[in-house]
This record gives sequence, structure tokens and C-alpha cells, in this order.
Amino acid sequence: MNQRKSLLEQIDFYLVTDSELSKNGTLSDVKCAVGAGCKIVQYREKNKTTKKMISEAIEIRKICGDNSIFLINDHIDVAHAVDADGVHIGQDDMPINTARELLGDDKIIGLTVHTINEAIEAERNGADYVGLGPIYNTATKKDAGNGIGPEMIGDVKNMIGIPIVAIGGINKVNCMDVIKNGADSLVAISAIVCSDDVKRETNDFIDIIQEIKQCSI
Ligand code: TZP
Ligand code: MG
Repeated sequence: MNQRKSLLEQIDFYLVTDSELSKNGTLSDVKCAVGAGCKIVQYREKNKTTKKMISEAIEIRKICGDNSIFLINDHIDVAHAVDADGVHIGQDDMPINTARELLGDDKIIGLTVHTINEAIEAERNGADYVGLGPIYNTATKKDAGNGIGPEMIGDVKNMIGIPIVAIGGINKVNCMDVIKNGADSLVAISAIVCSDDVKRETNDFIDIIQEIKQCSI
């Protein structure tokens, strides 16, 4: 396993950017989260030009450096252009085997799943991790559907061996249940990018996640 993929085993808090919700701007959010120890960053932009995404992604790649994994949401071309560590794609994006052919075996591919069967299929098709959600109802992604509940994390965990990243409606209170149910990592978009102090919030999430993981060893 290459060095970037082995870093995947250590992830706890996972930053997904959202420039439309961000209070202080995406680059500031990434700097603060990485400064707090966040080991994985996904650049997720829904309404920017490819040119703009490439210029921001180049900056984010520098901030992530050697310590944090840097992934691009959806845009395989942008990931390739900036030599990101990989991509995160959804069920309706490019098929995972096509993405793998384009990116090669060394790159990380995360796939969004909503059900046990999708998770099994994701692992079978070579995903390096799954993003499972929405765990709770969320206003951040309009078409996310209803929350599937934290118990689903355990059900999926029983069936696959790759890391599970939980997403959707997660905050500093309910994140405890998310980790207790077996998530390896979690995303909290609005709870982080809408806060006044992204570094402190990220730190808090990392502390809570680490504490619960320690208890369950
Ligand atoms: N995918 C499933 S839910 C979601 C995405 C991108 C949004 C999560 O945002 P929040 O603010 O953490 O609920
Ligand atoms: Mg997508």
C-alpha cells in the first residue's frame, strides 16, 4: 500500500469544503482545519469554473502538503491537473472502474453510498473508502434524502473492510453516536465552515472522535 493510502487508516475528522456556506473562505477553512490536525480534505465545489477550481486546488494541495490527504469531489480532470491524492465520487458520477483507469492504482477513490448493497459493491469495485449518508437529516445538500440513522453504520461495517466516512447532519453532540456505531471518520460541513473558529471546532471534533475510538479499543 502506498503512503497516501496508508494515511487513510489514520483519518478521524474529514473536512469537506463549501465556499457557499463558508464564513471565512475555503482557503482559510483548509488552513485552520489542517492546522488543527485534520488528515483529509475534500475540495467540493458545485458552481465554479474549472479554471477557478484548478487555481484553488493548487493552493489547497500546498496547504495539505505531506500530512493531509487531498481529494477532489467529482472532477477527475481537476484532480489529475493538480495531481491531487484522489477523488470522491457519487453513485451518479463517473463509474468507479472508469475513474480508476484514468487515475491509476495509486490514487484514492472514495464513493458515496446509501445502502449496504452499495457499500459492498463499492468495495468490490475497488473503492478505497465509502462515504455513508446522510446519517441525519441535513439542509446542506438539498437532494440528500432523509437520514438513514447511525445504526446503519454498524450494519455496513459488518459487511465491508474499507474505511467508512459518515456524513450528513453531524455535529459535536451526535458525532459520538456516529463513532460508537463504527464510523472510522466523519464529515461535518456546516458545523465547521459556518463556525467563527474553524481551528477550534476541528480540534474539538478530533478530540471527541479520538476519545471515543480509544474507549472502544
Ligand atoms: N453528502 C451527503 S450529506 C452532505 C453531503 C455532501 C452534506 C453534509 O453537510 P452537513 O452540513 O454536515 O450536514
Ligand atoms: Mg458527486
